[in-house]
Amino acid sequence: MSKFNRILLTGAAGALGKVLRVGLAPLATHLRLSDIEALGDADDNEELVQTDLADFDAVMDLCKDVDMVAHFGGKAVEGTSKEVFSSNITGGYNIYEACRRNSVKRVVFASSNHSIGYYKRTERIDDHVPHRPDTLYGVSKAFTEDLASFYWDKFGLETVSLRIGSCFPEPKDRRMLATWMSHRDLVQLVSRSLTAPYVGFHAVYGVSDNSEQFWDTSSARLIGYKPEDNAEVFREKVEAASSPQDLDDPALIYAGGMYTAFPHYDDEQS
Ligand code: 15L
Repeated sequence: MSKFNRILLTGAAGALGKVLRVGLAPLATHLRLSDIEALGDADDNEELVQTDLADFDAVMDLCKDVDMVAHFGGKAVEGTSKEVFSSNITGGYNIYEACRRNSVKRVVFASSNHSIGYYKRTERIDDHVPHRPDTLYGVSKAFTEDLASFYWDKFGLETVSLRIGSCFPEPKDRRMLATWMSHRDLVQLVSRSLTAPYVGFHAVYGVSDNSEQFWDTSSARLIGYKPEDNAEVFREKVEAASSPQDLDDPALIYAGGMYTAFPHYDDEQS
């Protein structure tokens, strides 16, 4: 039986959105799907709405008659300040404000490990450490986590912020042996975040049960997350495909990996 009447999933045409479009379907009678890109044909329980999250009026309509929101929309990698701020900061604000005005109970926010990417791999941090973003993209995720904290303290709108590691079918490099989350574990983590009876404002690390870990994942277990996958099964394949490591490379020192070595993308434009 569906738990909710209507869940809104933003970013439904993105890589993780496509996984959640299928994975969250059993949870709601109506799954409202939005993206700036086309969403294909609607299944029986689906409502498709092509939306630019930077358009507040459109986002207000999107959040009407919705029980909970899984917010996966916006830019998912580093970009210019204009791109990142419009889709992630303005877009994030529009989602939170539209949820407040429409009395939505909870947002499950796709944050990122890049909000804390400048912590060293040797530090085992929990979800209470101050943000140390490694990119403008990471800054935008840190901003929306703070926005979520504000909307909880002032207005009682609940959030689970998922600091997602590397969510791909398989880990692609050595770093991802620690940061990987399988698609199956993603669906479980988002489902638990939606169905846990009470979450308040809660940040969790989104990774599988990897033998190698950079982060303390106990707060995800508090909402019932029990990951089923472990990147270790891919170690041999990953090691065989990797080149020898330069231990002075910042990408190897910090948890954010190569994001810490990216230039400022506005420089690249000029
Ligand atoms: C992210 O936040 C990105 O969306 C994804 O493409 C990966 O780069 C991931 O982080 C990662 O850190 O591996």
